[in-house]
Amino acid sequence: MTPRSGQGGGSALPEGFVWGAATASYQIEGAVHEDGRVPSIWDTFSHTPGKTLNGDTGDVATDHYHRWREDVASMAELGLDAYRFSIAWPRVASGDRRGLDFYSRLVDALLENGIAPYVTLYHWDLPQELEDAGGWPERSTAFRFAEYAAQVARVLGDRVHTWTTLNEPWCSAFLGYAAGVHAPGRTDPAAALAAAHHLNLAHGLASRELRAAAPAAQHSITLNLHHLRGEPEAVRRVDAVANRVFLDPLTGRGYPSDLLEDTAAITDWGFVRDGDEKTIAAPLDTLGVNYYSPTLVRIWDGASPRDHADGHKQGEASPFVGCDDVEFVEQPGPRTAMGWPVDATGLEELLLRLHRDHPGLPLVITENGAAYHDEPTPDGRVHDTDRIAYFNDHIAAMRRAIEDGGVDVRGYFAWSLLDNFEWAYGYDRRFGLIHVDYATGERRWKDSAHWYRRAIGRARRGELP
Ligand code: IFM
Repeated sequence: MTPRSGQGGGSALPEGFVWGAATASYQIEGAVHEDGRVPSIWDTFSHTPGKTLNGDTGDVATDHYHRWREDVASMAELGLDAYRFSIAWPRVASGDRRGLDFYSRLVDALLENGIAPYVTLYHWDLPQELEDAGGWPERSTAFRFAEYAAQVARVLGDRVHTWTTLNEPWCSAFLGYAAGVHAPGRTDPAAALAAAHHLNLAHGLASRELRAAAPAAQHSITLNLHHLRGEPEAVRRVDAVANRVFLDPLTGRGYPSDLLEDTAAITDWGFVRDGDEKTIAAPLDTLGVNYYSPTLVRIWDGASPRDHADGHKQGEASPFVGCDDVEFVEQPGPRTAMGWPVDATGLEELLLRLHRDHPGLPLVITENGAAYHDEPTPDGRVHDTDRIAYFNDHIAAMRRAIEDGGVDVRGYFAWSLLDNFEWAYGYDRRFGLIHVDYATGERRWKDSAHWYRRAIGRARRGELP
């Protein structure tokens, strides 16, 4: 299946370049009690008082489970080549066929509209029963994931263009099990490192199943790579536990020795068994890259007041395990509603770094976008000029990496198609191209959606955004 755009035609973008938008199951679907869906760790976490802003939950979210036809129509109108969405493991774990039927209908509707389905199998909604059995720190979870992957692939098989095993395993492992700010809310650094390994293993085991069931498809994983700047020793430490803990084993290099040394006081890594690293290094057709902003770090002198630009406060559990002496430094300049610095040069530098360190590995930008507190104005429109500027600058940065740096980037997915449940921030932070009125479910194109449609059209004609 070949996505329809990127005809070349004078454009510097490669032939077949894919323009898309992305979402994730728990963030948009709602319908948490329908068609046999079992509870996930995010149901439990969001229903626990104090865990999400305003006590928001994904119970209804954008009601995409019922409004998906309308959402596919918007994607077609936007002119998307591809739609990246995730499958809710809790809809499949139930054994109720209606869960997979939903995705099957969605995939068919996408294909009817010429939109290539990019499926992510895990975007953080672990069935609660698996967390009760130990969760990601427990080895058996990786094997359950591979079984689930095989089950989905049997039904959706080669209708899917790209299979992505995991979305941002760093968040699953370190926000979920070390910092405790994401489900399941544990604060145990040793468990987080075990979780990281079992997520890597889950990817490797599932990749085997997926490639066997869908040999014609593309196979991938998406990482939220931290683009780090600052003092070399601080950069090295964070790079090890945020980037190379995934990148190195996935690309056949095994776990980096400096990571094992930095974390030796936390764990002896005894959970890595013979053969695991070989399993993890399953061939990748593309690497999914999610980028939002750069991170500035330095070694803390232990005396001056400490910067906490990563969001966690003194005395709270940090997701950056083994980096106790690293300080996350505030950066000047504009920020999004998440408080994240707006700096497109970080994307260009990150792409160049990946190209240098992993030559021959094609990249897809599977998420990029910005949250703002958008609301309709009296003219009935949503004038999200900051978001348009963000997209424009980041797409330009990607183009520089491709044109000047020779980086093999095959696609760009805006995060997100719709406003949605932004995890611990609930519905307060809006990332969508399309505004959602959460009281009614009504969708309204923001100016950025109109802009993105025109930008895709221009790119197709070789004029370029
Ligand atoms: O909303 C999230 C998404 O689920 C994963 N990547 C980052 C986005 C913005 O925080």
